[in-house]
Amino acid sequence: MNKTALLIIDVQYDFLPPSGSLAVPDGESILPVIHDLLDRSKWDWPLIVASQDYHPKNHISFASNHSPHKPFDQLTLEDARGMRYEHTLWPNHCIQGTRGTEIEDRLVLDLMKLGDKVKLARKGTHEKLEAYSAFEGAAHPGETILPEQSPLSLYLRSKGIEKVVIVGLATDFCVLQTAVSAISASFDTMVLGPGIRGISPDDSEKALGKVRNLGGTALDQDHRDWTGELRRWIDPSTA
Ligand code: VGL
Ligand code: ZN
Repeated sequence: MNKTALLIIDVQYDFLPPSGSLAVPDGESILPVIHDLLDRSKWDWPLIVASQDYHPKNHISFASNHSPHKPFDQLTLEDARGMRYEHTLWPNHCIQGTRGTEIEDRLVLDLMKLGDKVKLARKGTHEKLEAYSAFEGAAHPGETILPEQSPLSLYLRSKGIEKVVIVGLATDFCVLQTAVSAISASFDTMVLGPGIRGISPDDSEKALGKVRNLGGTALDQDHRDWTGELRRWIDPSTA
């Protein structure tokens, strides 16, 4: 049995050109790759998780809530757990109830065809907590932050999942942190280069290096034979 889940990270209008408030350059070019991955005649995922950045409008990460600071400034903030750390401030994005937080329409249609194999994982829903990783879930201040005990991790394990393939946006933030969580929760982890794009090219390259250093697999963004490589990774007996 295939024990590999597909994790689709934050493919939402605010992260997509042309009009997303935090559009990832070239982000739309991952859409055909994800569409292919959801073609049931080609791939058979036992489980697919789609994450959705889903912030209240007073979210801690928005520059607009830290006037006079501007988007992309770094600022030391104290979150709801009392942790103080350097935070990147963002333009308002993925606000609950807005079009920008919606998952891209055609992807939603693809997901609907897959019915109950699909699980939605919202994150960043608490006003004073950032959650880049899909494993941080709809975190509450009192909830565990250990990836291996997170609700998503327990859910994947309960479904017999041992490996995860990660695609989506953005390579240098939510894709990277989701991969870091997946690896620390002991899932065999692949970040599929052609299915990801980042905000900064430099940081995205570093993100792939970090995934490899931690023991995960990361295919380059321009990998030619990603379908063959992915099939062999999912099922080495086909090699
Ligand atoms: C993300 C910045 C802020 C992401 C989410 O999905 O990578 N980046 N919120
Ligand atoms: Zn966000």
